[in-house]
Amino acid sequence: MDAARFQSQHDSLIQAAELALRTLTPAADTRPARLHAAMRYSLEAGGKRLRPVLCLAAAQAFQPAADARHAATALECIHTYSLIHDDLPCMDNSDLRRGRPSCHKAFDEATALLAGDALLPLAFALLAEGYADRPELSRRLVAELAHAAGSTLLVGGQTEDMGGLAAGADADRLEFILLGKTAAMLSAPLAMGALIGGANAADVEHCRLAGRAAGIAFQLVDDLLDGSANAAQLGKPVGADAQNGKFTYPGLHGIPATKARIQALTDEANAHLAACQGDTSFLLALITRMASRDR
Ligand code: GRG
Repeated sequence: MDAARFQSQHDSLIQAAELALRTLTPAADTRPARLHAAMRYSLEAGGKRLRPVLCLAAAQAFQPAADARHAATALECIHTYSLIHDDLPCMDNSDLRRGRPSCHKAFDEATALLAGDALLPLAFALLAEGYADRPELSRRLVAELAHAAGSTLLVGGQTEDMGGLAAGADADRLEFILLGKTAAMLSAPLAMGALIGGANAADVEHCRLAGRAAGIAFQLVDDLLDGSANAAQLGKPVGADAQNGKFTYPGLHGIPATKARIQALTDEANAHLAACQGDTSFLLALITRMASRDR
């Protein structure tokens, strides 16, 4: 896919994701207004919208019989909740997120905690209500997202990550963290999009595995950027990993091995996408670009 076509498709998917976020989540002045203002503050703070874009694009790759926007919004709600909670003093203690003060800095700790809490059930309400006329699809989307965001993946990965380097530098623990903390929430959008697109079971699985490989690669790129980018470029503090004793792939295996793994994972993701029966050309281009991003 040529660069201009990719860019225009990417821009229109981001616009669709942003519009869905604004229209499908409660307005900032909904009572209690401080809570809803905090939710909207973090949802609207920008970000790459990668998870909703992957979900919308995966649905479009097949023959969608349902609207992917509710699922795309649900994914961004979970992602945003996890960022709000991750920034709290009891976790990563970060003052900056998406180029702005983190939620607990712009509001206060209790409000940030509650804003994250509220985004979590909102995600499942979107899946229950948005696909009410397709109960089996709704059930499968709920199961996908609950699994990805649950105790064995997103929350489990965060849990194992919390001790940092001090908790032990074994490669198996690092893989568990990568799969849970990052890859699960990049694999779920592709699987959910494929389900909405009506893909067959084999293609849903190809999409899930493509997302998993691309998700691990995404984290490795993130780790390399943390060591090389500047804060304005990333919208969050940099050099934080080394400073905070974070347990990372480049820290354990070195930079050349990290770059080689990013390439191998990107090839693996693209092979899964190429094996699908749908038109995965946009997803292929996006995943290839994710591996060479600079923010
Ligand atoms: C608190 C349950 C819980 C989980 C937190 C999201 C997370 C897990 C931690 C944040 C730190 C981190 C490096 C997570 C890995 C996933 C990741 C790279 C998140 C950032 O995603 P981007 O770059 O963010 O897509 P934007 O802001 O662009 O949406």
